[in-house]
Amino acid sequence: MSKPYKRLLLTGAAGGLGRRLRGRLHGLADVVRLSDVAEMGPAGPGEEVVRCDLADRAQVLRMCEDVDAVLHFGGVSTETEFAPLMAANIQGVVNLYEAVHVLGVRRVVFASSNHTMGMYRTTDRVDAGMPTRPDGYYGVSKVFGEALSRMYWDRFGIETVCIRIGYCFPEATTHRQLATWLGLDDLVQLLERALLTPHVGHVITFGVSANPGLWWDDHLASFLRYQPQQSSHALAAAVAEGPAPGQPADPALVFQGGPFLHMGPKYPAHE
Ligand code: NAI
Ligand code: 15L
Repeated sequence: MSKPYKRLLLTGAAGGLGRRLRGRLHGLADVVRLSDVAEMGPAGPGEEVVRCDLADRAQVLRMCEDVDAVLHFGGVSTETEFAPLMAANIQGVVNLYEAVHVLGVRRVVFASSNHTMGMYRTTDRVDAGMPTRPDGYYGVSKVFGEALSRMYWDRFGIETVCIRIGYCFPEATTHRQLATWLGLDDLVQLLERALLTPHVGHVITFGVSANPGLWWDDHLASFLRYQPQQSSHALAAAVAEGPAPGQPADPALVFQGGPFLHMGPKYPAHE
């Protein structure tokens, strides 16, 4: 039976999510091209492995050759100094969109982050139409990727589904992680919807499971028909008693960005 895509590119394939997604994408494409700056091991059946530094324009162009769609999970995935974010997440995403534009790739799925709106409070309900409120350089780098992909849709018709992923790890240990948790099966479903739904244009959706006490309202992306089947409810017993989100004490409990509020820019803006 023919598959929806001939060749799908997964960047960030050596990372936590990349390794968990590897093997879950074969129904979508004849060939899954795995890429990362780090070692990924040998290619298995239906796989290609391409080492690439996203900050290197020529390497990125080669990485994207003969690809039909991109799942862009590569890059720096946490708050840190600006320079590495600049290289991987800002220059890297510019290189990626230049390459897909030149090569005629029509659709990208961009792993954005909840940290694009980490300065909303845990008592706020946020939707994708509200202004971004990043909580640090990392969140700003993801806002940049969302804005760049919007420009490539408006000017050049390259479609992008931006997924503001919450917390996609097997276990949850904090109340915040229970609110923001995304199960792997739900992520796979969301990637399928992002790749198979016709005419997505440019859209921002929230990568979160059907958890109790959700912070995010995904009605603006309802046409994707993502219907989460998992819930952090099953993980709640593992979370120690402690202050629930919203109890004002620590900025990490007040703002959706959580522990990232203790990281990132440290100097007053004006000294
Ligand atoms: P990760 O840090 O485990 O994996 C990221 C991968 O990107 C790594 O293998 C790394 O080698 C690669 N990378 C970094 N700089 C690179 C460069 N210059 N060139 C090529 N590859 C480079 O992160 P994880 O958890 O797998 O997340 C994947 C994506 O999803 C990231 O973009 C992250 O920002 C996003 N995301 C993940 C969340 C989660 O809960 N895991 C939550 C929100 C967003
Ligand atoms: C992210 O964007 C990170 O990539 C991930 O490692 C987690 O820190 C997650 O956000 C979170 O907010 O918990």
